[in-house]
Amino acid sequence: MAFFPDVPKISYEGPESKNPLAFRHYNPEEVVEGKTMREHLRFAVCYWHTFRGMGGDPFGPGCAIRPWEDGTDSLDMALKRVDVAFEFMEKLGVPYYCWHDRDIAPEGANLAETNKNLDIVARRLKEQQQRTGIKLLWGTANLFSHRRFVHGASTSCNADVFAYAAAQVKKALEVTQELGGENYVFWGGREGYVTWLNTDMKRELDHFAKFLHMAVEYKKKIGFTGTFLIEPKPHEPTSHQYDFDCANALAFLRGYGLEKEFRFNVETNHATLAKHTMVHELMYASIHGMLGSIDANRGDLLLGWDTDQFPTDLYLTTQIMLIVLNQNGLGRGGLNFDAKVRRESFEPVDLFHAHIGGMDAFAHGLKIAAAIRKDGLLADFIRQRYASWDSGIGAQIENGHVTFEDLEAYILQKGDAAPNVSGRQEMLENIFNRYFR
Ligand code: XUL
Ligand code: CO
Repeated sequence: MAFFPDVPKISYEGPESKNPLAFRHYNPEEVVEGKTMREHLRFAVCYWHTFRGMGGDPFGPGCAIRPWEDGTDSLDMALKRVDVAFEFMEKLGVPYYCWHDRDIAPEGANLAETNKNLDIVARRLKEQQQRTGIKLLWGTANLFSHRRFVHGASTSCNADVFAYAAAQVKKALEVTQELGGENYVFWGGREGYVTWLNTDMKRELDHFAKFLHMAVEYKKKIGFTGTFLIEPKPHEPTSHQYDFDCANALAFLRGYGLEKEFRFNVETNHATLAKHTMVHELMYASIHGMLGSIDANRGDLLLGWDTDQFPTDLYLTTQIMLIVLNQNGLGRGGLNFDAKVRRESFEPVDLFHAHIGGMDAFAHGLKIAAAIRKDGLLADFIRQRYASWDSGIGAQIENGHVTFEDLEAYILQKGDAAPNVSGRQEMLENIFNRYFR
């Protein structure tokens, strides 16, 4: 059965191609810095936006044309949707996908029935994974859509909801393991609060940490070898999400002795909602050895919410790939398109255009980042800028034990600090621009 009859297998045609259904830069076999593009980029399609999103917004319902959908959330529809998803991903040539448990299978009348639904759909997913070779980058649990999670999941005031969430994550972890998932993601959903008037913050944070400790314990018990990833986000849906950004989440993990068990899944639109750039968040995670995976998307500078648009900005993708190359890759992580087509782009083929554009932007960015690294000009500049720390008093401060008294004596003897040198921001921006031809 062909759900996308008019779309051929997408292939690489090179930068000169004018075919909108072809890659101009993503050539999976092309080797960059000793690794193929497929290995560097590890693209994933997300199930929620791509196969469950219908384009609804606060002002109107979904209006996407998805001829295969029957308007229900039945088990039969869920199974059919698996076939749609794998036809799409096969045609796109993407090596990974990601899901929330409730994206792939419907809730039943109770948890036992819901788990049974999940097992049935997981069986079909496994068959399709085996048929196509497409793998699961990560699984996660949706602990935010159902009304039982109105006050949060592990941070809910209702202890039964904590228990329900634990049972749900236990099952989602098992299914992720069964499908060979390489990571498991914890995005805070409704873990946060809206008003202090009804919130015991200390208790909620303690519960959140307890929940994560239990997840780690269960992970070890069942021998799940994937990486646990926390996905920070500052606001939305709550006013104060508990995993605000990478720095905040790292402090939380360290405070509760969890930092060795987790890494971060950093998302562009979450970084910008936190009034950071994606570069800032990635660098912060990377220098702490915490950058595990990326949710690749972008926001809209004019809108203050999570628009989850497909990334097409070469400046952005180049910067991201520079950081990824600088830390020698994402390991078991990847680039997951946590992105949705605009409501106005309502035809099935738009799903292809969106992913092709995102994949090409990252492949192009990867090539530019490799060229920047090869030249080494920008890295040299930074090295040079800190040269005063490589010898003399700088090296003594960094490596030895130097006191305030020593430093006072040093400066008293010198009379004043050595003069500063220009930061050369404009020159550096011009150099950066040279690589975009
Ligand atoms: C929400 C978000 C989620 C996570 C997975 O903003 O990014 O889709 O990626 O729960
Ligand atoms: Co995300």
